[in-house]
Amino acid sequence: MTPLILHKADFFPNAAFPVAVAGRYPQDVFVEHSHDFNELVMVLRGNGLHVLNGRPWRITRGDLFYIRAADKHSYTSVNNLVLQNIMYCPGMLTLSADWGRLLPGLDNRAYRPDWRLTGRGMAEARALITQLEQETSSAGEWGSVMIESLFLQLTIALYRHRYIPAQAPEPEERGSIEALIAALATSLDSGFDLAQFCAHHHCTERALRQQFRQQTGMNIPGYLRQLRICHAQYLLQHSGLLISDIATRCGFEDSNYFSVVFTRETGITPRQWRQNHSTGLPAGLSAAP
Ligand code: RM4
Ligand code: NI
Repeated sequence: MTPLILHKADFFPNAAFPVAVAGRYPQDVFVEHSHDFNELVMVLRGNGLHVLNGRPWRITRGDLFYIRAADKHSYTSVNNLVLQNIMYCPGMLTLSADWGRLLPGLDNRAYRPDWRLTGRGMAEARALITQLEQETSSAGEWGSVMIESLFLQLTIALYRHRYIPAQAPEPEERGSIEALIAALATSLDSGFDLAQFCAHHHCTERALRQQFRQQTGMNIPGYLRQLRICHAQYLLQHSGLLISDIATRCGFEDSNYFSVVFTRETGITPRQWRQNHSTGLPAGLSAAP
């Protein structure tokens, strides 16, 4: 199968501009591809399975990905998934700014592609994206510079409002879905107590559950299970850990039950997943020269 490469000419309304924005309301299933441009992906609603360079991520509201042109990614299952794509050509950025810090992965060093945004960050980003939409669809004087400066503001807003779960939540984030998702992400290997979370955040379980379902299209235990399965897939592929150890690290006390759930969710057993995705070497070992 020839790899699919998406071209700027097909996705940028104006090739003279360094940036283009595209809302995906919704994003459909999309085959594996790379691009001749870089891409930021902001998840606004719903959920889906995003596979980035072979690694599956269950994505939902507030997730943010920094994708480089040559990265391979696909959306293999979607459920009312709403995305905002911001596409840009690194070689066309002319303003002097520390782009390397603002755009993880730009300098091609190892980086973290996945981030989370606070609610405030999403709101600020969306306001800037609306302005970008206007500028990129008209060919006004100073268009390119205006677009690049809006893009710069956008990257700063995204940088400032990344969710750092270790921090105490800002008052406006207390009891929010963003705070909940951050808490779930740190509960992969242990139980998660929603009642305790709600008591701590002074919110009601019912309202939070309802809001979570509306915004993500999932229920809380279902999402947590998906996060655990994705983490297990990562560990199966990139570590030499025993399957029973992986089960424990993914919050399953019983490794048989883990295998049942894994197989039900992915269609194959953990062992088969490991075989199919084997990188050839257990983690920590390097190839002989
Ligand atoms: C597609 C999908 C791809 C993106 C293109 C521009 O709908 O979101 O990931 O590269 O749009
Ligand atoms: Ni893409």
